[in-house]
Amino acid sequence: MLAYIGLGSNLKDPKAQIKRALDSLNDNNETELINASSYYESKPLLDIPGPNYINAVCKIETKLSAISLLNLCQEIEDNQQRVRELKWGSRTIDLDILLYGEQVISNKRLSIPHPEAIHRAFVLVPLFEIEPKIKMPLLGPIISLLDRINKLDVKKL
Ligand code: ROI
Repeated sequence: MLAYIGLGSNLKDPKAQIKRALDSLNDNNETELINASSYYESKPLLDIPGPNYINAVCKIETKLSAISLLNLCQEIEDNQQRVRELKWGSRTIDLDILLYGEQVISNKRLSIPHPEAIHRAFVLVPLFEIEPKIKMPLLGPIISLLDRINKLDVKKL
């Protein structure tokens, strides 16, 4: 299965945190990293005080079910000692499953396509970089989603 994961960090050397998470996704026997976007810098969403974020999106091929992939993402977050003081607070690393094949999933632990991410420049812009022709389940072509947001919210590094 092809899947797309959004990565974000604004603490403890964010670029290194993202690199490490990408390496972990690739080191796993059940997943292979196919491609990763450039790094993008943005202010914290909603102007919540804190350091700027670095974000990226990657494409993986995986044998894992969606829920096992979520468990893997959470393991990687735990390994990198994610600190998460507040719901909207700063974090060392955050991994969100954006898309899992063309599946639509909605249960207690998982909502795919990721319901908030798909409105965020720091997700759409890097996703567009690696997959400009992708069509999101329920939502349509990425290009029409991009038209509705402010691409200036993120800066390519
Ligand atoms: N803001 C930005 N710019 N990037 C993120 O990855 C990010 N992640 C979050 C919240 C706290 C919503 N803000 C963010 O979880």
